[in-house]
Amino acid sequence: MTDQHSASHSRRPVHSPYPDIEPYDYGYMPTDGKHQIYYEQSGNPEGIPVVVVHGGPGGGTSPNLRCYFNPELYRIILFDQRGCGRSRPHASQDISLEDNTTWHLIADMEALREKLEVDKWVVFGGSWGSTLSLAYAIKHTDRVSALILRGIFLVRRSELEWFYQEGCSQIYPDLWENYLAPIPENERHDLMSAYFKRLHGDDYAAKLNCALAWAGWEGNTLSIEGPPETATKFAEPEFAIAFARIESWYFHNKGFFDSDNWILENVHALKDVPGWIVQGRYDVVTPMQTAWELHKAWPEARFNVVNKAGHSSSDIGILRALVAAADDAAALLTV
Ligand code: STX
Repeated sequence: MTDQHSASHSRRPVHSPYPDIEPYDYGYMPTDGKHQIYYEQSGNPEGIPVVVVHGGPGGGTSPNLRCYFNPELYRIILFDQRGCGRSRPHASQDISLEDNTTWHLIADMEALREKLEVDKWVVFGGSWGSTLSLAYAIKHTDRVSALILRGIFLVRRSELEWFYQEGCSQIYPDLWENYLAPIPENERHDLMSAYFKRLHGDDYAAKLNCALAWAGWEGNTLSIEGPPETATKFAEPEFAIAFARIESWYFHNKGFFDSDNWILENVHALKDVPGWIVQGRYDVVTPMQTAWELHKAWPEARFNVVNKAGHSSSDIGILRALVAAADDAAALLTV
């Protein structure tokens, strides 16, 4: 097999992830409110800036997200969105989420960009990270050198209903029973509201029980490989509570968008931004319908459907497509 990264990394298969790397810089960025935003930089300080926008919302960043990018070409910037990961205060604590909205996160990204003295950056995001990346790029188009998106999610009612009420339940009826378990039968006609009430109530035992069921449903349906065989972060109480509280808060508030189709209605702003859309055919968390609609509304973006993949950014076909997209973007931006 040929290895297009062989100049710098010997004997790696094409488009496998780059080796693990440690940040050369990290810290906390204060906001004007209570939040301290964790950020870190790795790779080449003089390289092409890329900001990685994690999923959930509330999922936090992870070190493997550094490995989609050639560290000799990219300055890789990761951050944890308000209330999750290493950002403080953590939403597993009893904090108000009133100041945690899509528009606050977009403002945080702008503040971080300015703090790090970045003029333009590549914006890379999957799932909720694709939502936030698109909304950021629509608002701050002139700050975006390229967009690389995976597992397209637009927080529309139909998408939420599919995953949290009826649809994905038919693909995973076994795991669905665990998701239903914390909610009494007479409230199951509106599971998102039933969860919201408990995740934002003050009965800690009910909150934890709901958080583990909510996070487990997502953690176990992400990959084409099926549920992971060993325990993951989705089963950790702190992670699960913050993740479930933040997700249910954003979904209860319709992503804080003015209309259900706000992103598709505004995506024309991106026609001159180089774009890559990567979507797993068998993504059951954010089904391909949404990516297809985005592709139709934004035909200039390269559209790559990975047939043997689900939602997870570590499903092998998705991972390779994302590494390829980041390599292509670097080539495009270097000429
Ligand atoms: N949430 C989809 C999403 O953004 C409905 C997402 N799913 N899993 C994740 O994010 C992580 C793996 C990042 C936690």
